[in-house]
Amino acid sequence: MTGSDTPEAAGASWSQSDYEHPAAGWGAARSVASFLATERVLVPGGAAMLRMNHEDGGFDCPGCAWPDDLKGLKLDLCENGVKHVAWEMTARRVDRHFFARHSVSELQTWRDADLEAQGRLTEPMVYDPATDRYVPITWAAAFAMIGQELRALDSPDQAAFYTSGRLSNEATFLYQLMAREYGTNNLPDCSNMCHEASGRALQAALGTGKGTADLEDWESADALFIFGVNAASNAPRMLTALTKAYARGAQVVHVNPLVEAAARRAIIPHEVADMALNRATRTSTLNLQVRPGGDLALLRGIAKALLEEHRTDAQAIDETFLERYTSGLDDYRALVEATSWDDLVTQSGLSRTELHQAAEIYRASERTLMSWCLGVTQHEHGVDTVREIVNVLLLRGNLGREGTGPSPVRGHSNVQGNRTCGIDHRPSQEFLDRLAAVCRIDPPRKHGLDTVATIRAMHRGAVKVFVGMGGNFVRAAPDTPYTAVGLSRCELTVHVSTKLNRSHLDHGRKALILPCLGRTERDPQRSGLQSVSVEDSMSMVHLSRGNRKPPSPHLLSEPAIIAGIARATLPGSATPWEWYVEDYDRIRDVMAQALAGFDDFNRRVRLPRGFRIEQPARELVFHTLTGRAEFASVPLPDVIPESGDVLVLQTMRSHDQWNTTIYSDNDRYRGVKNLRTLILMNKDDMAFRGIDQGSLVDITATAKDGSVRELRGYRALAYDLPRGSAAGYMPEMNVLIGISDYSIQSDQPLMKNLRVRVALSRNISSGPPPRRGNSPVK
Ligand SMILES: Nc1nc2c(c(=O)[nH]1)N[C@H]1C(S)=C(S)[C@@H](COP(=O)(O)OP(=O)(O)OC[C@H]3O[C@@H](n4cnc5c(=O)[nH]c(N)nc54)[C@H](O)[C@@H]3O)O[C@H]1N2
Ligand SMILES: Nc1nc2c(c(=O)[nH]1)N[C@H]1C(S)=C(S)[C@@H](COP(=O)(O)OP(=O)(O)OC[C@H]3O[C@@H](n4cnc5c(=O)[nH]c(N)nc54)[C@H](O)[C@@H]3O)O[C@H]1N2
Ligand SMILES: [Mo]
Repeated sequence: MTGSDTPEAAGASWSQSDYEHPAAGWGAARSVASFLATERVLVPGGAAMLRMNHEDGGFDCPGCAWPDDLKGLKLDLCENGVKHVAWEMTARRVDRHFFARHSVSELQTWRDADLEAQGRLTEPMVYDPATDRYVPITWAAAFAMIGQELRALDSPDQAAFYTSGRLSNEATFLYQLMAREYGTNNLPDCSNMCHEASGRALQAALGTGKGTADLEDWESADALFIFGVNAASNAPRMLTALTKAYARGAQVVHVNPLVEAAARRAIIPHEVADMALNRATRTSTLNLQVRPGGDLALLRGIAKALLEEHRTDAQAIDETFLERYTSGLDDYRALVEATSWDDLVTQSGLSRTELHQAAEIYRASERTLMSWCLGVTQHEHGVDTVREIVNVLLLRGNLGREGTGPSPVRGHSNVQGNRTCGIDHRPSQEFLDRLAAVCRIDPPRKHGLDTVATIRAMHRGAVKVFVGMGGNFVRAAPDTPYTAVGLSRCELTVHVSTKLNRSHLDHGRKALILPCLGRTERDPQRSGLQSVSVEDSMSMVHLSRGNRKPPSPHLLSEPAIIAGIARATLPGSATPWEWYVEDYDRIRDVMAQALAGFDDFNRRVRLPRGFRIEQPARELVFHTLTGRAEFASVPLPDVIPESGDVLVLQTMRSHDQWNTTIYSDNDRYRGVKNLRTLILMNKDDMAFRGIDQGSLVDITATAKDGSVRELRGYRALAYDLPRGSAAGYMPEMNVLIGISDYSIQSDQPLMKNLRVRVALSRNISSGPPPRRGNSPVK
């Protein structure tokens, strides 16, 4: 073990080189084999994979939220999905003996990866301050402790109930019901850091918080614009859609400061012949390396070109569609005309030729789909940028038709379902009215706290009990030390988890770790084996049934844990908590009444591919103020830092990581080995600062509130990204994000938009010389 987060401390030597191979393909296959071996799940892992994502009784991949293959039964395996399943299935265990051997203070010095590598949690544990250790506790005593603390609070708003995006629809529904029956809308979730901006923008523009496109649309579009996603690592099954698009002659435009692996070429693992012949397909027809936050300017450039052409070509925009379905075009047109090409070029970081190229691809396409992920949302102007995506789609009527529409790529496998089923700190009155009528409760009406507001409230003592339903709050959230202090000021912290993580160690005065079943595991209840449901990025809801033996006989399912907490907290509750848990069909029956779009839930969820939640905007029905799709007219934001020596730093994932879970210190597609404490920089920005390839540097971030944070001894590596921008990894770099660094549009932390200065490291020798092959990437 090592007490440092620097892999170099463990003695491994790092390297960086060009990645020459196609995405997925044999590199992925080899990586899967070695990962299964490390987790010691080679044989059972293989068998379990075959049941994954099957329409026929298998479990939904707990990895990303990309939908299943249209043919359902055809197995759409991806490297990172397999790794994620294997991570859950590991043969290793963290039991009471482990906790007896290691104090919390000692565990705090371990690397995050080493904490999770210990394996699955096996029984409920409670913090014992006398010995500074977690010790076993019975489920009954744990529930009683939570109930007692929650009942002792002056107000239900002194508690916060966090959700990470794994939680099934059924558990989600019970969880929000418990929080609201108890009396609070304090339901912070990972979405507050992820796609909050998308939800708000789409709601305002189209009257729905979700995308309208589905997988069929991906398969029939003749132009795809993909903004700000590293698909080969984070939504690998998108590669299938991209190779197919390229093969049918569609245009595939990638917009990203980095040319990521999915913007080059790929081999899809289930295309056996391609694998055998090592035959790669291209996955891009145009790559546009925007400056950070420059997407809005690019989109406006497309709009400007179209509106200019419209003077001579009536077909450049879809007048009939605009007339019939939209509102606000005149203002938007005036705004676009008033924006100069010079400003669009400067703010996008692209040449005028590139802007016209993009516009021409868009104009020539009959069916265009636009997709995006965190590169768009985790910015100050995330909401405005998503609205500009919709503006541009509307101009040519790319909505409500096959092959068209907005298509955000969600993160966690059920993060979209969490929102649908009620995890929302700003619930609508209609939602609450229906919940009140169906569940006979009196839910609070005032908005609750989101993630950032919860952390601030913990600091000032306004939130005293924190319940984390999955996730790793202290590592995922911004301003790590500040968040850790917030948690430590709580009277009680409770984490429902599958593995040990840092959030268990930065605990409140009292603290519980409650271990739960994973998605791959059998969940027997009184009426028999249970299934849960999840919703993917494209609004398809389907069943998931675990088939593995649980890692310990002492685990409870998430619905059972929620019911246990609810019963102890609300002794007089008329909600039949235990009865729901006996048979999840009963939860689905009440959800069918309480949630819009869930009619006949139990029958429809058992259809071969499940069902698609109704999307009114897809049918050109808009639940907006005007009943039409709304254009947004916002002035072009200035995304360039005032001072020339400031870089815009984005924090992203490596290929070998799942959010706060780090599988290895490699980032295969970016050619990096054995190094996470790095910052990728443009070579001219390095030269300007006198920084050589591989030198140790200090990174200083200035937050919105003027406070300064620093990371020292990171290695600067040259990378092909725009001047003025830089990139490094979450969650290590979360220490650089101030608690005040969030967007005023979405309240999302600015995880892709930190203002930093980088200089050669002070007081640190430059460490071991780099290995051979440390050539900077062009
Ligand atoms: N294997 C794996 N899969 C995952 C996850 C994981 O950690 N591992 N996480 C899941 C979750 S919760 C989520 S939300 C998704 C995240 O999926 P991604 O959005 O791919 O996540 P990041 O790694 O943060 O990568 C952000 C991308 O946006 C680009 N970018 C940064 N700034 C800008 C900008 O200003 N404009 C544009 N156009 N692009 C920009 C970056 O270069 C990078 O390619 O993946 C999900 N799937
Ligand atoms: N700087 C920076 N920070 C970021 C981001 C970024 O791009 N940059 N991205 C943000 C985004 S998009 C997201 S979504 C958040 C993610 O934030 P979280 O969702 O809070 O974090 P995860 O790393 O996904 O959570 C991992 C933990 O979940 C638990 N777990 C795994 N499976 C299960 C399960 O089935 N049930 C339960 N109960 N627990 C389980 C395990 O104990 C594991 O340790 O991070 C955000 N933080
Ligand atoms: Mo996410």
